Amino acid sequence: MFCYQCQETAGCSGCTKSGVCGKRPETAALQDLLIWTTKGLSAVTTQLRREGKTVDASVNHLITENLFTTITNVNFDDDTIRARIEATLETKALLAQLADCSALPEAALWNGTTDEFAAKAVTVGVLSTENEDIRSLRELITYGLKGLAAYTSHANVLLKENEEIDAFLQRALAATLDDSLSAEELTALALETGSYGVQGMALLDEANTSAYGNPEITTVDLSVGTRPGILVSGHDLRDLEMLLEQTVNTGIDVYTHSEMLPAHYYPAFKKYEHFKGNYGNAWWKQKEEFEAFNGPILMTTNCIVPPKDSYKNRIYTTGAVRYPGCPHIDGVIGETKDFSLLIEQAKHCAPPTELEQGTIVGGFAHAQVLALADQIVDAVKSGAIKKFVVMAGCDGRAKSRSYYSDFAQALPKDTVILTAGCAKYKYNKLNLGDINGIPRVLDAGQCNDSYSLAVIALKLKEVFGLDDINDLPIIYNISWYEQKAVIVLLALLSLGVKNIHLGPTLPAFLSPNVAALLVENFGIAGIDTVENDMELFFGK
Ligand code: SF4
Ligand code: SF3
Repeated sequence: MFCYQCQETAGCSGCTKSGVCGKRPETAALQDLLIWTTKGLSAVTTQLRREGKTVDASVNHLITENLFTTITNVNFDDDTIRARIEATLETKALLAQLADCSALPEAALWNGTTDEFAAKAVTVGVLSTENEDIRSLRELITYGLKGLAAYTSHANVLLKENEEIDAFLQRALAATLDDSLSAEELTALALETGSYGVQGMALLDEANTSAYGNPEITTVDLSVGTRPGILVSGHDLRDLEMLLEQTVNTGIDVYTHSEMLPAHYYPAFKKYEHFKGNYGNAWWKQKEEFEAFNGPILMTTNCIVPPKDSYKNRIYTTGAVRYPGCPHIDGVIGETKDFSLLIEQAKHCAPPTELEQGTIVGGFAHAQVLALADQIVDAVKSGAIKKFVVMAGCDGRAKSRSYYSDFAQALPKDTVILTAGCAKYKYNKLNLGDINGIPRVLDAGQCNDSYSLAVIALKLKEVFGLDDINDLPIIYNISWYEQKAVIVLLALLSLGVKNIHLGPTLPAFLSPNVAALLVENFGIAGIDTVENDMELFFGK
């Protein structure tokens, strides 16, 4: 196997024996083949569109769900990945009859039986592109598209579609098979991926806010109640909504975990009295925290960590998530999923063991922040707020990530952190205080709500009458782990944001030349020690 798509890749270069995430070589090979066949299908659909033919939404969904399946910590189940390859080959063969495929690459034409998958997979992985710069750009685009696919998938379950984004996503996937494209052309495509990333996040924002209202300032309880609970993790708000509906008057409380925390900020979920609070921290602490929760746990998306036997019988997956041996709750777009299995189990479970007490405050997505715009602009004009520090992204298990807690604590008291994603767990419980009533940590929501941070920056640019987004008093110090952070990064680059610091390590999939290009054109940089970075950003 060879996989280097996430920040925790072995030795900062690539997982070759098995994944640090727990992905086995057989699973990695099937994921490689799934990506390659999905690119082949995308070459066919792109040809169909070129010929003026339409592509059914179900095909768009197959493609986005395939990409979602291969995101880090989503799917560890060989059987379902194999089934997805079969479905992709079948769809591809049918559609290929409708288009002129004579000039399309091998991935568009290949067909094989299930027992041929393993042999084919070893020939189509990341390393099959020999030139390291072309490989690097192809993977940068592919990972960005995986992130984009995850976000459009969430919009799709809320019945929002955007054919233009799907058409781009498929054209870009197909372009990563095209040997005639130069490094310059692929670099331009990476930036175009970023601008579609902005559109994809806007689509999801519209889907979420039209379904559940605009997030608003909310205090979230961290303690536990005395009744049994169900814990919901991942990013899918529609799954949470269905579960909340089905647990009304059952004597069960529902808690959020990790990236589901921002669900509390939406007005629509506040009517559920049994929607209790948030339990635990970011994804990587789940082994201890799931053990202590005592009740069933629903994984709606990443990040699932291979579960310990002691609580595996309480893990349920849904959507693109799968783990061998854990029951999966099915349901296609528009269908109501049946969560009675979890509900029945919860009734016989002990209440959660308390991990902590207290509260956290969040809900600072764009509408809420813009409602406070006057207060914030006054604070900037009076000098009470000197700088905003965007610290969005992912958390992870690397010890070096304590940098982000230390950095947040070392920040001058006249700075405000803008955050989104599970990165926030490094500092959202530190009680960093407020500036004239404005909390010093403004949590916009999930990683996809990084869109809000861009909207806020663009609004501030307008209010202060600036021509360049980089003239705002905003520092970008982003932490990444999986591929949704890649689309967030590309989205920011496409908006013209420069001098983004990315850590705790730069992606292994950036070749020295591609990294140099990002440094030269966008001022991308890594992180140093907290002390040196304070000196760099604040001259102290
Ligand atoms: Fe390694 Fe990350 Fe790939 Fe898992 S997703 S195999 S940890 S690079
Ligand atoms: Fe976290 Fe997995 Fe990226 Fe949505 S839950 S941010 S890592």
